[in-house]
Amino acid sequence: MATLQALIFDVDGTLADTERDGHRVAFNRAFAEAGLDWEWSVERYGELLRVTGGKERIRQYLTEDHPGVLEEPGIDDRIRALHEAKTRHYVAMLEGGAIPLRPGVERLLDEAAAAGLRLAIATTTTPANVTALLRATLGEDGPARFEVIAAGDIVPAKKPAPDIYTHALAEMGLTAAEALALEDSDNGVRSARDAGLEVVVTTNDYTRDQDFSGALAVLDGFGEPGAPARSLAGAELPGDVVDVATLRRWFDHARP
Ligand code: XBP
Ligand code: MG
Repeated sequence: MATLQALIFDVDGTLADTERDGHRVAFNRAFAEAGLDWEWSVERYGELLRVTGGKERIRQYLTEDHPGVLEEPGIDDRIRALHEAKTRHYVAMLEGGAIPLRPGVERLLDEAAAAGLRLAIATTTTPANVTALLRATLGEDGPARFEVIAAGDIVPAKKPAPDIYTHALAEMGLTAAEALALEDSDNGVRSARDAGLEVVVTTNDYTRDQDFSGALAVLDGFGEPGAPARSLAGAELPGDVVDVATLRRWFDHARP
């Protein structure tokens, strides 16, 4: 029986609640900077989040709201340039301390490392965003806590395709039977499951009503002492917080 060797974390919505007050705001700043009257409200952004990838999300928005713009020459370059500007604004927000880690994340990372579990990241977001978030929240050595950071355009297909998880596993020299994914969205669960991984979900405002079929457990967070997490579906949380012992128990139970 394979034993749990590694935890593979999603970033947006899992390590930190980045979408509403981070990425969305950065997109709007990039649009304003380019003199565009495009503005993504909290609700509109929630709809657009079903498409993973920032460039892909701009294209989806144009398809739905400004189809004529997609016919203009050089539109691919314009989308790329807008997305680069968005990344610049987003990274500046992170460096300014705008986005903290979700409650319980740093505790779980510390516990996992102390327990000898290997740590990796599998995310759709741009690599510079991951580095900036980890440095801003965990210090200069934050990124080094993760053996592998698989992010962005490094794979041909984004979540819900399994590519980014398959890539992270290959980089670690592990099989899916030796790792557990931590996710927040239905696209992420499908990506991890299709890569053969077991997955635990922590929901957020944008994802709590999504379909997490196939997840081992669905919770509203990792929890902290004094601020307990709540089980929403799947395996019940025995205590107040998601800890390594609980993840190991759920993992072993799923893979008899
Ligand atoms: C979520 C995504 C990303 C971000 C925006 O990533 O879909 O596209 O919303 O980041 P995750 P970029 O897999 O971590 O949940 O603009 O850099 O794509
Ligand atoms: Mg996510």
